[in-house]
Amino acid sequence: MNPWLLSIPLAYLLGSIPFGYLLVKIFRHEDIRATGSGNIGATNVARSGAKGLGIATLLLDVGKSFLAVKIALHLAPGNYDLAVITAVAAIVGHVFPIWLGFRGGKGVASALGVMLALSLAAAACTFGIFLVIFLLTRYVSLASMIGSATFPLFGLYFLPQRTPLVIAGLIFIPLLVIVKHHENIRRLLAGTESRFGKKKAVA
Ligand code: NKO
Repeated sequence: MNPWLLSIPLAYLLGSIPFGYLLVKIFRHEDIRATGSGNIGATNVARSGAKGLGIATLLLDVGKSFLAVKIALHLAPGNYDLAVITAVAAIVGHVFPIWLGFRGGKGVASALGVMLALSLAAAACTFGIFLVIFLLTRYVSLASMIGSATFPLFGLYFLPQRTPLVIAGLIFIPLLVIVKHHENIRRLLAGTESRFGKKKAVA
């Protein structure tokens, strides 16, 4: 079977599993979309008070997209056109899951998963940038946006192929992540974005 026909739909389906939503539904009988930022990502799950579920969400969201890209690289070793487009499909699945009316997460943990599968070195560099911004500001959203924006640079440096498709895919990923953070951008500019680990002051 053509690896493209298998890898891409499979990546979308894996990416579309909304682990944050499912874990909170199963273990807390709540809808994560009704609390905090309303996002289904690990940050909002942790923010809702479920630290353990937040960590589980992070690991599962990273794992599902990591697996999707590893499958592509297994079916077509060394084909980075396919690997990068599969990476995009996994993130698109997370951000636009059919199961939640195409309203999913912001693609940060799923982007980390595909980066780890594409290039450990590029993922480590991107994570380093994320960590610096996060430790300086305590804004997960800002660190995610700046981190993801640097990923194409590290990706182009470390990936063995720089075809037009690879370049387009690497640039598309942070654009999607940043666009999905539009509400966070508004809150950051207004000074109302919540910092990780800090309770909101009671007005
Ligand atoms: O609820 O809108 P919110 O404040 O939650 O959430 C904003 C946040 C959404 O993303 C997540 C995913 C979990 C992030 C935990 C970060 C763990 C380390 C990730 C390293 C990322 C590497 C660079 C980012 C690449 C896209 O933003």
